[in-house]
Amino acid sequence: MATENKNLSNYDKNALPNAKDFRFGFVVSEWNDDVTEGLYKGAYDALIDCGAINENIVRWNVPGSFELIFGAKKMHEEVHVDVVIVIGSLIKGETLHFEYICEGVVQGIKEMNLMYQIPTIFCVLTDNNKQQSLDRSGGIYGNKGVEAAISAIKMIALG
Ligand code: RBF
Repeated sequence: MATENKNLSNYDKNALPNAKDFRFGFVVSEWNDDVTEGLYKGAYDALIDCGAINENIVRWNVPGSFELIFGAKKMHEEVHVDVVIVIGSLIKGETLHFEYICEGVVQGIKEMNLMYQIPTIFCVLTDNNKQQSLDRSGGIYGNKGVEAAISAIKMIALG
């Protein structure tokens, strides 16, 4: 994976708009929660570092990555946020479920980006094993949650 050669979690907050007035909605999958909690922490801390305030950050949990689709749709329709960020961790097992769920989640989130005026940011790790996921959720290859947070701020600023 490309991330092995680079830690992408560094950012220049002075080059970003201040996030103090932005409202963020997270939908977080509980499956592989050691990974998804690391991703959430990376994203949350980056948002606060960029000026966001805790009261403007909503978090919902869902059981697994497949439920991110329904959770994000519901958040778009019921909560006044400027961006929705979905967080999940899919780890390849012995079955074809991995491919099916990955495909379903990617397509579901893609459709939401076409359906709604508010962007949906994709922070779902799809790895071969748990170690690869831990390495990218606050480990040696940085934290994809940080990158999702920065993407969210940039997409809100797009208008
Ligand atoms: N959800 C995840 O978020 N990550 C996984 O790695 C994952 N693996 C699964 C493997 C199998 C065989 C099944 C049946 C489900 C898995 N799920 C996983 C749960 C899935 O996202 C969803 O919560 C359930 O299928 C219930 O709709």
